[in-house]
Amino acid sequence: MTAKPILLVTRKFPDAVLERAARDYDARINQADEVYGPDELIARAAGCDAILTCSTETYSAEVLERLPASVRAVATFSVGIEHFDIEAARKRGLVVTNTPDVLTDSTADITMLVLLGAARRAYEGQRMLRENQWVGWNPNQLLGVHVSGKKLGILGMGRIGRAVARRARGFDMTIHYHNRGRLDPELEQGATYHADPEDLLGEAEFLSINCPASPEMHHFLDARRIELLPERAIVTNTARGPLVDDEALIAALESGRVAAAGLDVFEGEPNIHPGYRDLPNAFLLPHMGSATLETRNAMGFKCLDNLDAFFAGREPPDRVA
Ligand code: 8YV
Repeated sequence: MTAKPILLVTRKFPDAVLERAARDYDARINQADEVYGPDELIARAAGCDAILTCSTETYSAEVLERLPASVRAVATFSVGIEHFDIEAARKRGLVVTNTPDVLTDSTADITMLVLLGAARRAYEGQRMLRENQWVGWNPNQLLGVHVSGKKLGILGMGRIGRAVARRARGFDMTIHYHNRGRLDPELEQGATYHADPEDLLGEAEFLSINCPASPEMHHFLDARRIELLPERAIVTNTARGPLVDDEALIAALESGRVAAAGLDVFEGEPNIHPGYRDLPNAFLLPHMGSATLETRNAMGFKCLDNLDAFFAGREPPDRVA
């Protein structure tokens, strides 16, 4: 019997994922679930054949250079791959895989949650009840922004953006979008394409950010671009925090230029900009887009499918490097 490959598992992933990892690999599981910094990651990877990781660990060019030569594949429990220097991974001959598709629905669901939560002032309503401040119904209480019939501008019409569009059509919203390339009509489903993302902003009574956090898109939504949005627009971000300039969005929420924001992701997570904490018109969640047991299991199984393929000498289906 040949020895099982040695797999470093950097976080305490859901039980079913850990069980399968322990069944098929000589798995070294981070049971304490403490985030490994670069030095600890490199030390723990000594003698390992592969790593099952996620976006809490960073694989910069420097880390990749120091990663033990025994490590030949890294499967990340995420669709986002901005925690990797993909070019450096390629140069090192490291195989890297991610988890597309399986978190599309749960992330699109959370987008609708923060969109509705922001527009309909759900945080303020919750707070009123929990702090025992509700003195009774009144006709002008917590009047929000109407959703039905509004224009939704989707920045990034990949799998998640399109799943948001499908859900938003159920709320009678009209879909506008920007994407690096225009979609085929069967994927576009009647949505209006804007080749220039700034043109999209002009239409976006609601803006949903669903694009990857590429370096060119860093702080895309800044003070100047916020001014392109319709007055009292609603902004949602369920993609990545650095796509938004927090100072600019907080100022716009304070002034009312932006009526409300629904945010699941933040620059510098988990240390979010403190300015958000006291804003009643910010509906905030702690990066929960993929947080259903079904989704997290599926993400873990996808990582293991990719590693299984790699060790069987097949091309991993979700290879990104
Ligand atoms: C993950 C995510 O939970 O998959 C992604 O890119 O943003 C999240 O859904 C997180 O990144 C864990 O690695």
